[in-house]
Formats: sequence, C-alpha cells, structure tokens
Amino acid sequence: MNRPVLWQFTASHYNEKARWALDWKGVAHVRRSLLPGPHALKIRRMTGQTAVPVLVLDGRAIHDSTRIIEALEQAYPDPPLYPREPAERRRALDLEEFFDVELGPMCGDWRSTSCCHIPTRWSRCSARRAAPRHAPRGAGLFPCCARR
Ligand SMILES: N[C@@H](CCC(=O)N[C@@H](CS)C(=O)NCC(=O)O)C(=O)O
Repeated sequence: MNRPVLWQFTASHYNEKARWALDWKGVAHVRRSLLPGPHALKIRRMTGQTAVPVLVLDGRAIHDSTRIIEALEQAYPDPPLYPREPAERRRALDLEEFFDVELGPMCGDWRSTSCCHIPTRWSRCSARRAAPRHAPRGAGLFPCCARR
C-alpha cells in the first residue's frame, strides 16, 4: 500500500484532529499543506467539495475528519481511537460531534476575527509550510487583513 497522503491546512483544528489520529496510530504518511483559497481547485477535483483535511488512503480520497478517523480505525485497528465498549464508544462519538459541530466553528470564527487585527498574521499562519512559491501571495489573498 502507498503511504497515505494528508491534504491539509497547517493552522486548523479539524486538520490537527486528523494529524493526531494518524500520529496516535503510528501511521507513516505524507502531509501536503495547501494555501487557503487556491486549495479549493485541487480539493474539489479530488472530493467534489472544498474542505480539508482530506486523506488519500489506498487510492481513495476521504474528506471530513470524522470519516477519516472511521477509515483509519478500519485500516489500522490497533491502537484503537474509540473505546470498544458500546456505551463508552457512543459517548466518545457524541463528544466528537459536539466539539466538531458546536465548538469547532466558534474556534474558526475566533481565529479569523483575532487575526484580522494583525495584517500578516493570518496569511503567515495559513501559508506556513504551504508551497513556498505561494507564501508571499498570502497577504494579497486576504484583504480583510489590512490594518485599520
Ligand atoms: N467537518 C469538517 C470540517 C472541515 C473544515 O471546516 N475545514 C476548513 C478548515 S478548518 C476548510 O477546509 N475550509 C475551507 C473550505 O471549506 O473551503 C471536518 O471535520 O473535517
């Protein structure tokens, strides 16, 4: 099997969740960082939508951190990420859903608004480890970052 490839943003909690899962399971993989904005072209071609993380596992492009973890649990059962006992497993899945749906979007909003006060922070943190040729363009892509 080829090494799984994680298409990601470096600064994103959903992407961090996928990275944690891969690391917890000790799965050797390749990380490919994308610049927010231009990322959409590539990711849409791969998955029909634009959000990352996307994991290419055994030739299949899987999007959504929860679905990525499900696929990893099947492909690499040990060590498990979810409890085996059904009630505990249900509780873990409910907690995951809560953090993804309720808390996750608020963290994203907070990051965007706090970065808007500092002209280059957003572009720097988004472009970090994206293809170096894209990094200088980051600030131009986010006009909301201009100092007021
Ligand atoms: N439910 C998804 C949410 C992923 C998500 O919102 N990703 C954001 C980055 S934090 C994204 O890629 N946004 C850009 C886009 O949707 O085009 C997951 O758990 O993976």
